[in-house]
Amino acid sequence: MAGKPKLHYFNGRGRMESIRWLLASAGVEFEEKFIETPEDLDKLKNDGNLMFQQVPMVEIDGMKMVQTRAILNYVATKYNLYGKDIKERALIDMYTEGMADLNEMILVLPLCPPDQKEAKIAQIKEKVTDRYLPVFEKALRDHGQDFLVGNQLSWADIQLLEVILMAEECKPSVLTGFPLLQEFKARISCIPTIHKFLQLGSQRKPPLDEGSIETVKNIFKFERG
Ligand code: GTS
Repeated sequence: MAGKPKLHYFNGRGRMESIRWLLASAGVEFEEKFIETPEDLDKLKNDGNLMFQQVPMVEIDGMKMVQTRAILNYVATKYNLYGKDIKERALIDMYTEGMADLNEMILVLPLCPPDQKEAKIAQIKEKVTDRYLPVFEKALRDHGQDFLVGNQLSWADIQLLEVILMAEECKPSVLTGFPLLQEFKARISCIPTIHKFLQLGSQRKPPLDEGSIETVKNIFKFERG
């Protein structure tokens, strides 16, 4: 029997967080090997473990998978969270790509220079309430089901909950005016595997704090704007 998937990344959200969410929601236990220093990353690279010299990397089913979207696709397919046919899958792709754009904007916020932070937060709040949440509120209204696609849980629902919770960290009242999304959040949060992941002490990661930001910058040697 295959062992638990092993996740290689730093001890923070970044690109790996959606993978953690998806695995946890599917009820899959996983191990994490944290990259803590530039030398840890160099070792992974020098040992030939990273196809493009980048993480996230996930050891799963005998593969060393890289590229976030490829990993998410694989996990979603394997655990039946990717719709029942090609059209449902297309819809899930559209929703999750939109959410990934939003996710990316929020994730890089802690790494943004202090003098640009306020403007970025304002931009995120506007995009969340004017561009993204209306799409999902309407989708739930038009569709009339408990889930975004089909009538069963998919990767799109899981990623939407992740994004809602992150957006609420920027603006706690973000769901005001979106009644179906408020119900959606409550409903999806009660799914046992997800409920468990939302508890303190799970492998879900908090927003980056100042210390972790410096660690990440040191490992990847970058400044993100
Ligand atoms: N398209 C890739 C993916 O989605 O997985 C991009 C991966 C990527 O840029 N990873 C960064 C990295 O490994 C780390 S982070 O941006 O996710 O924090 N950088 C090291 C390098 O040498 O490029």
